[in-house]
Amino acid sequence: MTRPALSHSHWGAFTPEVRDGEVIGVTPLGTDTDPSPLLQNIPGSIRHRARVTAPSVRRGWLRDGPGPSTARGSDEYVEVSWDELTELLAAELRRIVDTHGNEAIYGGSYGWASAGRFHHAQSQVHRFLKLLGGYTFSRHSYSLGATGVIMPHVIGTHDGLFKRSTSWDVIVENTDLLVSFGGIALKNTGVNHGGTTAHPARDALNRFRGRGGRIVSFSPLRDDIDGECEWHAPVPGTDVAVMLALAHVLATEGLADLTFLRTYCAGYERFERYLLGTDDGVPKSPEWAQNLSGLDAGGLRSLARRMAAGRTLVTVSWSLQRVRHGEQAPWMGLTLAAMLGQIGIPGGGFGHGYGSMNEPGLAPVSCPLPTFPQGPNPVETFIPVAAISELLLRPGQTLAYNGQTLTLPDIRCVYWAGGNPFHHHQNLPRLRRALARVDTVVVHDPVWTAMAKHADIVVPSTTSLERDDFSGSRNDPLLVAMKAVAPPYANSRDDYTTFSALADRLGFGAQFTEGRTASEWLRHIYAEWAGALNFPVPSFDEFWDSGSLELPTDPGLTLLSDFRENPDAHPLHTPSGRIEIFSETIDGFGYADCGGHPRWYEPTEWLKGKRAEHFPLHLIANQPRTRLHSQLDFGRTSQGSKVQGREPLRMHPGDAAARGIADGDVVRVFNDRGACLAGAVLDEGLRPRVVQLSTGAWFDPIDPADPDSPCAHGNPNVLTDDSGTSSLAQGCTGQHVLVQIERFEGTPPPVRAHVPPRFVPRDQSRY
Ligand SMILES: Nc1nc2c(c(=O)[nH]1)N[C@H]1C(S)=C(S)[C@@H](COP(=O)(O)OP(=O)(O)OC[C@H]3O[C@@H](n4cnc5c(=O)[nH]c(N)nc54)[C@H](O)[C@@H]3O)O[C@H]1N2
Ligand SMILES: Nc1nc2c(c(=O)[nH]1)N[C@H]1C(S)=C(S)[C@@H](COP(=O)(O)OP(=O)(O)OC[C@H]3O[C@@H](n4cnc5c(=O)[nH]c(N)nc54)[C@H](O)[C@@H]3O)O[C@H]1N2
Ligand SMILES: [Mo]
Repeated sequence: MTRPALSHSHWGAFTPEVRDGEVIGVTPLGTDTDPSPLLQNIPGSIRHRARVTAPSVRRGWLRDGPGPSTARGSDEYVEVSWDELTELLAAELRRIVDTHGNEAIYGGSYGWASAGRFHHAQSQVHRFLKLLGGYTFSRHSYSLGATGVIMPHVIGTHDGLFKRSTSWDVIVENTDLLVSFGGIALKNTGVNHGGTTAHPARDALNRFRGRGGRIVSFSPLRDDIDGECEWHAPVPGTDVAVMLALAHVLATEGLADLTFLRTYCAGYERFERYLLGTDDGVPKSPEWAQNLSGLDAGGLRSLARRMAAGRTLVTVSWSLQRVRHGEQAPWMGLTLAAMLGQIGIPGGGFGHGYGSMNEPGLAPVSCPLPTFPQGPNPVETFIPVAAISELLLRPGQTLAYNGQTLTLPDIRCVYWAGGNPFHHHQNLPRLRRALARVDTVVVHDPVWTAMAKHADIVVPSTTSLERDDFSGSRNDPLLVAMKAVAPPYANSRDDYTTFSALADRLGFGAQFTEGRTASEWLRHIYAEWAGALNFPVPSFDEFWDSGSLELPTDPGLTLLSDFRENPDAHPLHTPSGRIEIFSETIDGFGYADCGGHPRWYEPTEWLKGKRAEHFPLHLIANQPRTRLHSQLDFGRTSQGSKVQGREPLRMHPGDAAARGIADGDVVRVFNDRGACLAGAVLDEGLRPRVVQLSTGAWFDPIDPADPDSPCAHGNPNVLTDDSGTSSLAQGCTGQHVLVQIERFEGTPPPVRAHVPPRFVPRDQSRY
């Protein structure tokens, strides 16, 4: 037994119990009143069979050299020494830079990696590639692809919406009616990027109810609100129509706050013409919305009146913008809140992401966080992050994005550290074809994800349990010392050590390391940070010994209260300084799929469209309750939810009965893009014709050599469409997809997702 030390993860702080280099138990931080069940995925993870044990090179790449290959995903591997890996990888990077230029390296490398300010894989890979001379990078996130572009245009910020959101305490004390589009899913508040030491959302909702507050949830899933609420289950993808209907009632019944709209907003009149149907002859009334959403018009009318009668907070989950035309839901939610005139007043107004991440509603830290410096990227070429397949498949072609026309560069090398595209990207058959086109795929990961199994060079990384680091995140008061609890597993290395050796070999070792070891960097980052603060903090050693450090926070915030108090002194960073209900800028782009004001666009994947004649069920591919993305899918909590080893798919008993499906059956989920198996779970808490299969089951092609192979395990991204939200943001649209489902007959294929690939001895690798 080693001494217990505090550690941290994106889903909470904990004390691990360690035996023989393995975590055998975890105890959540004592002060966390609602710890995440995801912590129980950690025991057994250090020495899990899925770990990458040594530097590995794909057999065909070693034999034939760099070049396009359809063998990615089905080839064998050869174990090499660290020296050989460094040699091979450095030579290949040099070749690419010399013959094709730095732009030919895609280093967007999206993904969450692990908590920790220094060993954060994204920070490491980006610093390395910048010093190499730069790389084609990515903008925005899969989380907030649409929001990240639309909200700066209409409210002048996007992350300010979350970082400085109205706090839970203010909601508990002031809000009468919480109208949430997409619910407030407590399964998601377990998580926060970079770590989180308190989970107050459940308690806040209970206290809110205790004070008499009412929750109205619009969501296809009942359990997007934990406990009592008024549940409305619209046809998925019709929330904007529902919001428009509520707005229509406000406008036509004299309930809209015209003074607020005149003082704090720009362009309401233009929007109102659309709302009332002045030009198109279609009033966006509750009756109009009933036809689209399936929700009763009378119910919407009375809800709109209730919203105007008290202190109302309108919240929109992030999931609503992870669909085609995803720009519209947050924009329209904000517009609806603006019409109520309560933005900037305690407990009223707008919120985005309550129930999406732990962060909204938590007090922001009122000082900067310690940071590992990355430096500038000499290359300016980028893609909106979810355009990865587009980038690899269409070199030289153009892509519309936020008023620009991007020309896609010719990528020769894809470099990934700290993310899993086979988790996050859509239409995996298309992604597999895209990855086959490049010369070299490099992946750093502690485990054999499907992305690692598609790589030419696989670099075994440590996990955060195997290295010293410290964490910190912007809406959590604690910096946590994350002390290594085990030595690096097998022949794995910290990404920092790997990059230091590579940089050395490439001639910029001194610039990359600045002469510091990893532990010297921890001290350096801390000291630089501490020296710039305007209040005293303990020395690094004192912090390290005590295990954590509490930072000051700004509690009791109301979103945009300063703007409300004085819009001239605190203008928004928009062209008008106001909330842009009509944006001249966006209108000027002339896009057919995103115009100057929020509006209803017919979705591509929805139950009332043509596609639904062939694929009549609406699949919600939401975040998993039992893990963070694909991370620790082999862990106890995640495995505990599987059905016959497959990812649970929830469906309404009526839809199951119509297909002869019983609870616990293996089912085949398919459409014209692909198919996967899953395990049926029957649940009345879903709107009929809606099914739910969370993301994160590791992609497990039944025939790895076939790019169109079905997945045996239940990864919904074999089914999802790889198209952007619109020409404006080109964000991820993975949340919704139409499918058909049938009972799987016969013996289902084994699940091999967590089994490493086959290896051949070095001397056989020439053949
Ligand atoms: N259909 C559909 N798809 C979606 C979504 C959806 O709603 N629907 N949601 C999207 C969203 S919001 C997101 S954020 C993405 C998430 O997508 P990702 O962030 O790519 O998913 P993760 O599974 O967190 O991938 C992190 C990877 O980093 C590795 N890792 C951990 N620590 C280290 C380290 O120290 N070093 C290295 N080198 N690697 C490390 C892990 O093993 C794992 O493979 O998925 C998106 N995909
Ligand atoms: N446990 C866990 N928590 C997580 C994560 C995780 O992987 N696991 N990932 C984290 C990350 S990176 C992110 S970005 C956030 C994402 O936060 P979100 O995107 O908000 O989370 P989701 O779970 O994908 O979706 C929330 C709910 O929206 C509902 N919904 C889907 N479509 C519609 C619709 O058309 N209309 C309405 N009204 N509701 C709809 C679904 O029922 C779904 O459960 O979650 C974070 N939290
Ligand atoms: Mo995300």
